[in-house]
Order: sequence, then C-alpha cells, then structure tokens
Amino acid sequence: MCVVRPDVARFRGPHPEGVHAPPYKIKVVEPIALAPAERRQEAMAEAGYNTFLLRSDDVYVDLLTDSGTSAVSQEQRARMELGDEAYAGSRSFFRLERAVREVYGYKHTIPTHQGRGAEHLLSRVLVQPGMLVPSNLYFTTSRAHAELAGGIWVDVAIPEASDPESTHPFKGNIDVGKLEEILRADHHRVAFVRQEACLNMAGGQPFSIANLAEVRALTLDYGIPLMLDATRSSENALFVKRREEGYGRRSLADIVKLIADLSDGAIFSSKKDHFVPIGGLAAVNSDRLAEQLRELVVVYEGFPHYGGMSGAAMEALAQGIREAVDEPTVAHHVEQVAYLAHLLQDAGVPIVTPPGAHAVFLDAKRFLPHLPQEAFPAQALAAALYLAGGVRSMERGIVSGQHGHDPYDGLELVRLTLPRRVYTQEHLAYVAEVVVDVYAHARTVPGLRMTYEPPSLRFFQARFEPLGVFATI
Ligand code: P61
Repeated sequence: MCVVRPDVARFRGPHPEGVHAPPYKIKVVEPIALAPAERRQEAMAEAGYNTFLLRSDDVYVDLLTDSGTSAVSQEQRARMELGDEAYAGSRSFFRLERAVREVYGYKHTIPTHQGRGAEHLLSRVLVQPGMLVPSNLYFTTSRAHAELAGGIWVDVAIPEASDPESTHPFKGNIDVGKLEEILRADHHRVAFVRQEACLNMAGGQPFSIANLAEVRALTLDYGIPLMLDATRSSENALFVKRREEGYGRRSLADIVKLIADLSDGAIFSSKKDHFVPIGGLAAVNSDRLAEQLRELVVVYEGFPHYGGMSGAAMEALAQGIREAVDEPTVAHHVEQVAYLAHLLQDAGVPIVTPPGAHAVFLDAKRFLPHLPQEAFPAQALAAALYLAGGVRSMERGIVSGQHGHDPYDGLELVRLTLPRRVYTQEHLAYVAEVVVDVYAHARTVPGLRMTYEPPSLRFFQARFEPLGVFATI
C-alpha cells in the first residue's frame, strides 16, 4: 500500500513506521566489502575487542557514529569551491555567520574545529572550580570539559531517561523539580544549565518545547545561562512536530528557531545535523560572552573568522545548516532509524524505546543476560556484531559511562548509529539480519576483561581480551 502525504511519498511495508523514500539519489559511491570471517577474527583481536580501534577497511556497514560520516550534498560540494581561505575577514565566515543568524537567530558565531572545541571554550569561560553544571544526563566530552575546568556535573534528567523500556516520548526532558531544588539551594554556584537535544546517552531522545520553556523560565528567574547542546536540534524539532500537541502544523525551520530562542546560546558539533565531515560552533546572544569566547578561540582554535576550519569547510557548513531544516531530509534519517528499530523489535530484540533520532540502541543487559556488567556486555555485543557480519557499532555502557572508579549500574547499550544520506534500506535489512542472528546465539557470546585502561575517555582506546571463545555464526 502506498499512502501519499503532502510533504513526501510514504511507503508502508509490513512495519508500522514504514520508510520514507530518500529525498535524494546517489551520484558518487564508495566501495565497501565484507571481509572474510577469519580476517574479521584477526581484525577484532588486533583492535583489542574495541570497535573504535578497527580499521575502516575491515568494516562492512559502519554504524559506529553519525559524526562526520554523513554524505555531503552537491550544493555543499559546489560551495566548497567558493571557500575564502583568508586568515582574517574571510567571506566564508560571514556567510556562515549569516546562516547561523537566519536559522537559529543567535547573534554571535564562534567557529571551532568540532563540537568539543566549543565545549572547551564554553567551560573555560563559564565554569570556575567548584561550580555546578546541571544537565539532562552527561555526554562524554561535555562532562570532561566541564570537569577539566573544575566543575561538578549534576544529572537532572527525568528518571525515564535511564529506563530503556520506558516509552516516554520526551526522555530528553529535564526534571524541573530537581533543577529548581538545585537553583534554590545553590544558584550562585551554578555555571550554566545544559540541555542536550536528542539526548545521546538516553538513546537519542528529544525534549519537548514545554519542558524547555519551563527550564528557560527557571534559568531566567535565577539569572543562570541556559546553554543548549544543539548538535541534534533539527531531529529534536522533528519529534516535537510529530509528538507534541500544537506543533504539527509548524514548519521544521520554525521549531528549530523556537528551540534556539528559548536559550542563551548553544554549542554544536556540526558533524551531525549539519552534514559536514569536520566543524563545530559556539553561538551565543550575549556580547560579553562572545567577547570572552573570542579571547580564548585565538588561543586554542584559530582566528575567530575560521576557528580551526578552512574557508571551504565553513562554506560546506553554511549550506549544511540550511539543509538541516529541510524537513524531508531530516525525516528520512529519523525514519530510517525507526525502520531498523521495527525490524529488530519484530524479531524480539531488546532495544531502547522509543527509537531515537540518530541510532537504534540495543539493550545489552537484556540481550546478554548471562553476562554481569563487570564482563562488559555492551562491549562484548559490539564485538560479536562485528565478528558476525562486519557491522561496526559503539559501546555506550560501563566502559563509556563509568566515572573514575565510582560504582556503575547504569545503562548498558550498543549504539547502531545511522550516518545521514549514506546507507540504503538494503543495508539496514542486512544489519537487522546480523543482529537477529547474534541474538539467536546470544548465550555463546563471552564476556571481556579490560587489559588497557587509558586515564581519560577510556572507551576510545581501551583494549580487552575475551573470557571465552566467540563462536562463528
Ligand atoms: C558521537 F563515542 N558525538 O555521537 P565532536 N555533543 C554531542 C555529541 O554527540 C558530540 C559532541 C558534543 C559523537 C562523537 C563522539 O564519547 C564520544 O564534534 C551531543 O565529536 O567533538 C559528539 O562533538 C562532541 C563519540 C564523541 C564518542 C564522544 O558519535
């Protein structure tokens, strides 16, 4: 059956969400191949059972991340030719600044080499030792920069954010009561409040406008800056349009702007919603804060008119920002995720619900119930998926989440992340087959032992040894 909606043709297959036909066709291709099973065994051992350490030549379908891995459009490529590589006063910077003003409305744009560059600058300016940073869950690099500046991260996510089985439509919401308590008791110690769009660590889950507006009202009452992590705010806006009453008829661009209007500023990793391989931004309204950020950008990133990006990269980013409010483009990505999620749910595979913006998250605690958390179930599952079918995913469990030597009994997830405009429905069907196969043999997946633990952001480079033999599936 084919149902035509005004915006785009929507094909409904056996899966309730169906899938959008892509609003693009493919002009340039990159060959990929499934390495033989013996090579995959060798490659995984060489990588110390850490998917970050695999070579991409050994990977077939790469769902490690949507960061910098999306396909650029012909318009982005064309504009790259116009890159003005002047060290200062680059035309490309001013085009980028205009795109940020038009799409998000922020007055000042400070470009950085990528998102964590912006997080670093923001934390250095706003966080003094001992200050608090309340946020809807943490993100690895955001928390690391706040802590390097001496700050204390405080989780103010709603409890549903940490429950993989909750079907709450807005698991990215902040617990307003909890935030109010902190502000009431300690507002002079709060550096800024951070709210992340499509909350990565909860499974790519959005916040509602109603929640953001409440958080906004509180931060205004106490005079505390509200800074968004707007890296995936386009997708958050799409969920608002589809799930929150009163927004169904608003354009995606309107909702994206509304989200930005409810904040004092934002950081962006532009490698996600903005479709560029590299780049990031801090964007703020306050003249004073912009001045302080510019004082630091020259130390750590580059002159404020490029901040670590080339003129060509800024041109691609300016165009990418406009594409990030194109509803069919954003909807296609989110619906690809929903499609993969439904294939897996139909087969009984335990995933985080509802499916998130940019990834399907497997719940490794339920997938591999025989493994205790000390045996790194999510890390082991990511290894098993690669061994079974060359599919690369990312651990988001105790390896990524444990903080120093604090006890950790939190989420234990494997992220299957979809780059934008890259993989087809056939790739997703293949991935689903691999996951379902591994699920059928879940009991054979052994745990792991960590053999090398780097001192910070350990998940990137940690190494492991299997506690048994990974069966050939
Ligand atoms: C990702 F395993 N994300 O999701 P940068 N904020 C948010 C992000 O998602 C984000 C950054 C800031 C990545 C890359 C990555 O533990 C990891 O441009 C919501 O990567 O510097 C990045 O932006 C940082 C993967 C980062 C990780 C940290 O795959």
